[in-house]
Amino acid sequence: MDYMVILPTLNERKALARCLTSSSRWGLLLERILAVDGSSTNDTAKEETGAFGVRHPRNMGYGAAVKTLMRAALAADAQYAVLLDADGQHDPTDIPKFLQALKSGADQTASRIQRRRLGYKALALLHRILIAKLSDPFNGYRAFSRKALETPEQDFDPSYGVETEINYQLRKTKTAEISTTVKYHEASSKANPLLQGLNLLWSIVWTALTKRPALTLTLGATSLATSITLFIYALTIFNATRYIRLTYTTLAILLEIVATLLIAIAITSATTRK
Ligand SMILES: Nc1nc2c(ncn2[C@@H]2O[C@H](COP(=O)(O)OP(=O)(O)O)[C@@H](O)[C@H]2O)c(=O)[nH]1
Ligand SMILES: [Mg+2]
Repeated sequence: MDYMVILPTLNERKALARCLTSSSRWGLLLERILAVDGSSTNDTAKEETGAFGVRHPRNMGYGAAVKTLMRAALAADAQYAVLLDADGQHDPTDIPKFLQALKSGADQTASRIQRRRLGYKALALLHRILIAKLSDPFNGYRAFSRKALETPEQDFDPSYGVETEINYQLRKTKTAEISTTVKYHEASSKANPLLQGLNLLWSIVWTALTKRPALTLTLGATSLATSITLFIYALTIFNATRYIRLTYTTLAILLEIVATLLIAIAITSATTRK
């Protein structure tokens, strides 16, 4: 099969039905569309649409849905897969642009950043520094070549942080960024924005710590050195004045704990590297 359109869905009965009934308008055949329904509260994929449907026995999160869909596209022998949200935020008429970029040799096509909030931009900047150079790294409208679909899977984040994992895995592959529009409406997101932001932040930090052990070890060693310096300083003050400086000692203990954790993470990830 040439390509597949893959849609993670959770209770998107209406939006998905709209999306699928208009699919012929965007020149797509239903059998090229694969949806994962993570929900048990309605039968989004199968009942309403007649599109291919895969269903997790229970909802396992956005990330789990994306991974299942990528695997399913591979199993269906698709050369390319276009991933987009089923809640109507992404415009399916952009699909040909994604496919064109892949057919011109890109391994993945990502969306170029448009209007975004400051918090998102801060996360995107951190992601750019630590993970991969994408302008809109958490935009779920993207496409993969077969080679990109075959990239070994990671499995720590079953939720929105899956984007960080994928971005890290594909950081060295040929990437094209294209302009897409993201529509915002009442049911734009299943997630609480604060929790979603924390999830993304954690995915960046954890990916960087576990995938870049040299960096983690350096941070751990710096933390340890600072902790020892603070201890010595607090001890010098104590010897001279008989006062225990609580701020310095507490900080030193905290840094010591952080150092131990960082060094443990660095050693574990360096020795269990995939
Ligand atoms: N299977 C499954 N799909 C999900 C889950 N959370 C979100 N989705 C789907 O993934 C797409 C993007 O989710 P959404 O919450 O709108 O993400 P946002 O717009 O980036 O905040 C939508 O089509 C959702 O229906 C989930 O927990 N399980
Ligand atoms: Mg959405």
